[in-house]
Amino acid sequence: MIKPSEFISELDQFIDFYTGVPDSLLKDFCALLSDSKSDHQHIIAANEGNSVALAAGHYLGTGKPSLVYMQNSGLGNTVNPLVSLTDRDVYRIPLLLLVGWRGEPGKKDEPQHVKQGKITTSLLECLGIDYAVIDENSDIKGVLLKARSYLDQELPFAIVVKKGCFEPYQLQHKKADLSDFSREEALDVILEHTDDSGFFVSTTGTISRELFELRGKREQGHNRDFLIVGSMGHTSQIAAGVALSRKEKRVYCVDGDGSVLMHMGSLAVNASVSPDNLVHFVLNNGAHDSVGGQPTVASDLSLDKIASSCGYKNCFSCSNPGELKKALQEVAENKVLSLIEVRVKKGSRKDLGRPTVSPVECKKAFMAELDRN
Ligand SMILES: Cc1ncc(C[n+]2csc(CCOP(=O)(O)OP(=O)(O)O)c2C)c(N)n1
Repeated sequence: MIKPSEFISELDQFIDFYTGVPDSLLKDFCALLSDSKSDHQHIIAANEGNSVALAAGHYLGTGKPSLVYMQNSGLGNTVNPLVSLTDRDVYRIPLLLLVGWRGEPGKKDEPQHVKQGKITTSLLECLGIDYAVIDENSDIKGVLLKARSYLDQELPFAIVVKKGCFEPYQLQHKKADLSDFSREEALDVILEHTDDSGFFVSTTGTISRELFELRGKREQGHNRDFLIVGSMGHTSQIAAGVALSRKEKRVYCVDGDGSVLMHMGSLAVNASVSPDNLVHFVLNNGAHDSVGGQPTVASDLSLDKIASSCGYKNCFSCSNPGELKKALQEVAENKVLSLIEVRVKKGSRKDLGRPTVSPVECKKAFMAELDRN
């Protein structure tokens, strides 16, 4: 296995700026970056395209290439800046991509990773980016030597990382929890105090897994929940699409802070159309909890104030069950576009399961339920 510390010290010889969005396959590498680099040497970006842009800016300022890391799910977010900014036929800005290979063909993975896994290398080929695939036994020095030969010619190079490459490394400098309230407890309060005839749209990662388990525990069935498994950052726009087209239904969007940050412009657009049947929850733990707990910048934000200045009509920030119940009572009585930020702690149950319904089954059941009453 590759030691994250050895890999980073090899990289440090020609890279002085690291940026990206965390990934579960890269979590040990990301954790060591978070622990060992200053805020200016390592930036966790809002989305992967932003990372490419930050790397481009760093190159303009220093003449030095950066490392941009991501899960292969994030490659789509990078396509525009890779082809219209850093490409050899545009500004010719070198950068080294480190891409976690979820859904590698032949390996079992979640449904949302299968297609992305299949097209990862061909997508890089299509973008004109040469790459090396590494596993736990790869000769890292050799791969980085090859990468440098590309960077020296102002060209990009990608390292595609197979599962199980890195030795475990535990994040040391975790930011303090935002409250004692757990995400699962918050979801339970939300389910208890929202309209039973309402519909939920929940974001990718642990939030949807917890919602699925809580529905089972509460014997409520799963037909009212659209559990998003990929498309990070698009949750509230999916929910807005449902809310605008089914004005008679109450729609509850359950988002994460990493997800909201990824495409934050959605808040302003939601407010501009202002579906009064939409309640937007953001379970803010200040972290990308589902992929290793790396920090987001949301712990220092007032998401209620941001939503309010975008034009959401009713906004709350809560950090305990009492405050959440009070906010839920107000949104139940007042049908206007609302946002409830719930500041929660990081972490989830070790024995948390995964939805047992396929994405297509989930979609069909949700649509049928919307039509039922
Ligand atoms: C475009 C894209 N980039 C990265 C990922 C990997 N990923 C899955 S869940 C997650 C963290 C989500 O954080 P947040 O919304 O705050 O929810 P939490 O996990 O903290 O509950 C990340 C980065 C992804 N699925 N898609």
